[in-house]
Amino acid sequence: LSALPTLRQVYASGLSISPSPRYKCLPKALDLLTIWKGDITELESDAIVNAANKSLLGGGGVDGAIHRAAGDELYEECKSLGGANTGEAKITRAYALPSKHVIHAVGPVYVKGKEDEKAQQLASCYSASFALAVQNQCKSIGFPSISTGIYGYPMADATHIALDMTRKFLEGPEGAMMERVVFVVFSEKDKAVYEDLVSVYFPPE
Ligand code: AR6
Repeated sequence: LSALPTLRQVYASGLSISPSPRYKCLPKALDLLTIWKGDITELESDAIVNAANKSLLGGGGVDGAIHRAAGDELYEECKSLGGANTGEAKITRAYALPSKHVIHAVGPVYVKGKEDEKAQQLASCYSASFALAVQNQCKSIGFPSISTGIYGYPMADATHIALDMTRKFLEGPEGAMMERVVFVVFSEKDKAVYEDLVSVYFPPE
């Protein structure tokens, strides 16, 4: 994690930003946030979040990658969880992964015409994941872009929710314990979306 540049370092290196009328700078966020293009199974963090389904028993996408890299013991522990509803999250150990815990969050399947309900469910994935991180003393956490793959959530809309919920958490009483939050993106295109929107929620000083 220490090898990944923080938002402050990225701003200092001249990332072009659209100024934010909405939020004031949250200085500590500049030192703990990172947008990183890579494979979340390679992240060494107290917790990584998995974009799971309601069974919590694995699947394709990032879920498949996490289960493959963690090994069969993760599947065995997941069997004991009894699934989860959309918007909920459950935590396990991370076994062969370099991280310590996996937080399995169930994102919504995107359905046009139900934007508000889906947005609330996706927001709930982030708040539930942060709550579990706090309960389990996880001071660093990596998120994939939940629901934006197989579940079809529009990338920009999902990114607004991820950043907004992260801002809310970091501003709240429990945010003080968090030391690193990494948004793990899987393509240059997705990275550009995060880099474009991050300054709305986390403007520089
Ligand atoms: N590291 C980081 N991000 C990744 C990785 C990876 N190794 N692999 C994919 N992504 P998705 P969803 C990105 O489809 O939309 C599964 O079958 C990907 O580019 O993994 O929430 C589950 O079991 C995208 O931006 O999750 C569920 O049934 C993001 O991760 C269903 O898919 C999420 O894509 C969940 O769908």
